[in-house]
Formats: sequence, structure tokens, C-alpha cells
Amino acid sequence: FDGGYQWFYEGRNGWWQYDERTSKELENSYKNGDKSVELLIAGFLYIVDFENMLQLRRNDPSRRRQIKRDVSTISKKGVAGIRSH
Ligand code: V3L
Repeated sequence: FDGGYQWFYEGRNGWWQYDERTSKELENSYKNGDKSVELLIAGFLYIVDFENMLQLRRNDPSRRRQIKRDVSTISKKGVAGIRSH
């Protein structure tokens, strides 16, 4: 979607792509100009902070990951924890 742009979060030595539903949610909020958005991922609430391009756990902000929006063709570990190689 959107010319092939996708959303990624930081893993160990690489990037994971967000699952499709969450990617769409992120893209909508980003396009809307929101500063942040709240996501429910595997039972935990996370904040995505577009100003600092971070994902943080809402109840433990020390659990933070860098995020990025990039073309879908970049080298990645997989999608939402499912390895692709
Ligand atoms: N989508 C899916 N799972 C997530 C996400 C997300 N946006 N954010 C955190 N988790 P934390 P390596 C990741 C999972 O930040 O080997 C990967 O998807 C997170 O999963 O402390 O380090 C892999 O499954 C972690 O299991 O709240 O690259 C796994 O790490 C858990 O939530 C290992 O990846 C706690 O993350």
C-alpha cells in the first residue's frame, strides 16, 4: 500500500515488519498527523511516538524500540515475530 511503504520495529540486529492490521493503523495515524497512537499488541498496550519514532510499552516505557517507515523491499527479519529467513 502507499507505493510500497511499510512500518518496522527494531529487533536484535534487524527490523521486524508490523503485522498488516497494525501497519494500516500506523499509516492512518501518521497520515492524519497524529503525534502518537496507542496499539494493543499481544495483550499489551503500546504507544507509538511519531515525533521520536519510538514504540514504548505504556506501563513500562523503558521497554522501547526504534521504529521506521520504509519501502517493503528492505531486508527484514520477518513479520511480527514470524521469521522469513
Ligand atoms: N509486534 C509484534 N510483537 C511485538 C511488537 C510488535 N510491534 N513489539 C513487541 N513485540 P517489548 P529478536 C519481538 C513482542 O518491546 O530476536 C519480535 O517480534 C516482542 O517480539 O519488551 O530480538 C520477536 O518475536 C517481544 O517478544 O514489550 O529480533 C522477538 O521480539 C515482546 O513483545 C524476538 O526478536 C516484548 O517486547
